[in-house]
Amino acid sequence: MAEQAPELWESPESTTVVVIGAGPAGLTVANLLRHSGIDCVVLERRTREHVAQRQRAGIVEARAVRMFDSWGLADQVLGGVPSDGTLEFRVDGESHLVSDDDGSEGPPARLCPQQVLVQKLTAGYLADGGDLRFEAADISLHDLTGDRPTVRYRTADGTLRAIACAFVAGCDGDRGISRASVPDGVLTAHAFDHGIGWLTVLADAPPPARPLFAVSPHGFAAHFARGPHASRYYLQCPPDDHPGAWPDPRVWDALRTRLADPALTPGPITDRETFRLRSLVHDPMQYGRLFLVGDAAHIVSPMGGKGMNLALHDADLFARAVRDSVRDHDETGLRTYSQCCLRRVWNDQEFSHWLTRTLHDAGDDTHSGPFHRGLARARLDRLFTSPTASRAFAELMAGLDTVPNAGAQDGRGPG
Ligand code: RFL
Repeated sequence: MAEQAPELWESPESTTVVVIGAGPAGLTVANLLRHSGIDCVVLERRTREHVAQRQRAGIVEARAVRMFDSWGLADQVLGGVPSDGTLEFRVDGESHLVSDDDGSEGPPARLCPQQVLVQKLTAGYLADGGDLRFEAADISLHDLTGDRPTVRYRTADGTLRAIACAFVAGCDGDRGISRASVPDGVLTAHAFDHGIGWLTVLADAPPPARPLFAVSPHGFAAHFARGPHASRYYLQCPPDDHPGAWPDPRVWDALRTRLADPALTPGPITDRETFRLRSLVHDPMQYGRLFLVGDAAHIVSPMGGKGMNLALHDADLFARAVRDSVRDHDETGLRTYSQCCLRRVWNDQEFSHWLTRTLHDAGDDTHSGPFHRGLARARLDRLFTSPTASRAFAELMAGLDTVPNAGAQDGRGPG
């Protein structure tokens, strides 16, 4: 057998934190560390153009807006417009407005598309002199349980590089290398498949006045703004449906029927995909000096808009923990990182699961049966008529901290 040539690694560079992945989680970690004067290197396997165009979430919840505000970064990184504080639920064509403003002090949620947040976080970090390396291939993590882990990768021109660091932030999403580098048996995966499919469509079509969720016997549908001239739509579909089964006329017909809006204005469809609603939590979110942040640790069904916001919450806690460790030799934040993150993760999973069940079961009794349809309708009725129920809903939408010592309201501020 031919002998393989030994790979030639350049002698390792050194930094405090290597961040793997330049999505919302990684870029937020990088900006907060940079703001704290802590050096880090971000490695992203895709190009800057690719990362900047990935369209998914559309709302930065109030808690996350206040988190950026508390770091003095809100103006720099948040685009879009403030939410007007109302959501519309249309049930069999009848409209119900529900507030997502829980009455607490501070700026409200922002309608800020994920790609706008990513573009602004990237620009802010680079303008501040941050080290962000795109097209970093074949990343591998070494000595994660030692004092000084090393991250190896290959540059676009084929050079092999190594970076020694104190911490690795695994921010590379559900299919990244970070979580895959943890030995079997260390993390427990709690997975749930909702048994529901969604078709999601992006179109250059007028956005709704406010986020719109529609319950109908034909299945769930939703319509959200993605900037001033674009919309994202969701349509419940069979779990293994294919986007090819949804040509333009079928999409617009189904939306008009389920949104009970025969005059809905269509527009060119720019993206169309189907996926299964699923939820996943990995516990713990840490292995040695590797800390999992965002989708690398957990996936939430998109209902309720929590996935990106949880990523921002993890990033905040991780950056504070590293800052406290480096600046004050206080390891409390690092030690409790996983526990504090998971408390919010489960809280948001519960909210997302509740909303997913309610809005699907209330319309389509072929899925869960008439009994669950009755339960879901009762939950909606309570939401529309009880101020207490609507206040609890608003608090969950805003994502405000009910957990002591778990984020921007820990009384210490970011400084
Ligand atoms: P991301 O955004 O997946 O970023 C991970 C980054 O890591 C890079 N990467 C690697 N880099 C180096 N080496 C490797 N081996 C790598 N492997 C991957 C990737 O290229 C990428 O740049 O994870 P992050 O930062 O944790 O952010 C999470 C959010 O993106 C995610 O939770 C949300 O998009 C979820 N989500 C929504 N969240 C909300 O809060 N509100 C919403 O309305 C909302 N809508 C959605 C969504 C997710 C959707 N998809 C993916 C099903 C709508 C959809 C359609």
